[in-house]
Amino acid sequence: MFKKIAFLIVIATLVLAACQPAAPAATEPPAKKVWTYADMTIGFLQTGSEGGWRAANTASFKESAEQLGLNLKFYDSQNDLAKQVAGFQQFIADPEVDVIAISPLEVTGWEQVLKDAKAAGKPVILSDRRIDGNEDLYVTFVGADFVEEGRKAGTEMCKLLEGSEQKNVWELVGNVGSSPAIDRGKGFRETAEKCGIVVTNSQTGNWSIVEGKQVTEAWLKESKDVQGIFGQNDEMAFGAIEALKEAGLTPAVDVKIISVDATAGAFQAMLDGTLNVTVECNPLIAPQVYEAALAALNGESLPKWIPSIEGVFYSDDPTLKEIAAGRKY
Ligand code: GYE
Repeated sequence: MFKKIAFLIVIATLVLAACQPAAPAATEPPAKKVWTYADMTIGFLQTGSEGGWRAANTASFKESAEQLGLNLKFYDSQNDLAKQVAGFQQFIADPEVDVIAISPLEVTGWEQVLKDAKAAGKPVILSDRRIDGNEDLYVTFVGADFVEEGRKAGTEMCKLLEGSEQKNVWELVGNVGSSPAIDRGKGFRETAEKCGIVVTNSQTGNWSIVEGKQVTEAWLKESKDVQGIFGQNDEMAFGAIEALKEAGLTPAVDVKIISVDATAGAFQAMLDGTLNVTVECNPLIAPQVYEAALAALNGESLPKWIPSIEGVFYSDDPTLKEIAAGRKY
């Protein structure tokens, strides 16, 4: 009898167990998405199209996006800060955009949109130009050390004006409020003042040949007591060269000229003997921006600054022609 009851209990237990809903299998957290360039859409806010450097920079973004097979949404801010902020908000709201890159027109005014981008889970990469503060609101800055570019230009101007009785220098400045304009000016004074250079005129030429020429013409009407001109980019220096010629002065001889960017036009001016030195600022940084964007989407940690590699080039370099022939921009 006892055996029969025990047997029935065992059967009943087995039946009950079988009827119990299966314990849910330990749920694997969903596999973490590994982003590739093919499934990445990046919204890029360019400053505008203000010259040779910018054209090379824009081409770098469009060409390397194609080569890498990523989806690029390109926004031209037409050098208008309000348009650039509106474009930023557009990319935050755009469900297709995974990550945002921007070349900020000015160093301030970004806190709110950066916060909105963070709230929307969209990483932000600064390209070419930095902003003030807010480091916790963007992933990294890919670009040059503009202060160092200015220092290099100051050091070279000291060499060019060595032994010169007067060392009055005029400075053509980039768009007001932008990091290259602020930092190049700061770096230039840091080294130039060490050899007694005095910046006797400084004004924005908005990165353009036309304005660079107009500003220089106005100064030349006031005085011709100038021994050097520092153009914060090639285009403004080209404008100054034209103005000097029309004023009967010999550029790079009577007045030493240094520019920043090292675009093809600067090499031609050095080969023509109208420009003494150009400090390179590398525009071909898009691959580094895309690499950082992909790393950010994959949750990799990145340094706050990814510097670009740059040099200095001289009109009296015997290999200048070969160097110029090998340049990509
Ligand atoms: O030097 C100038 C351009 O942001 C570094 O912008 C860039 C600067 C460059 O307009 O030519």
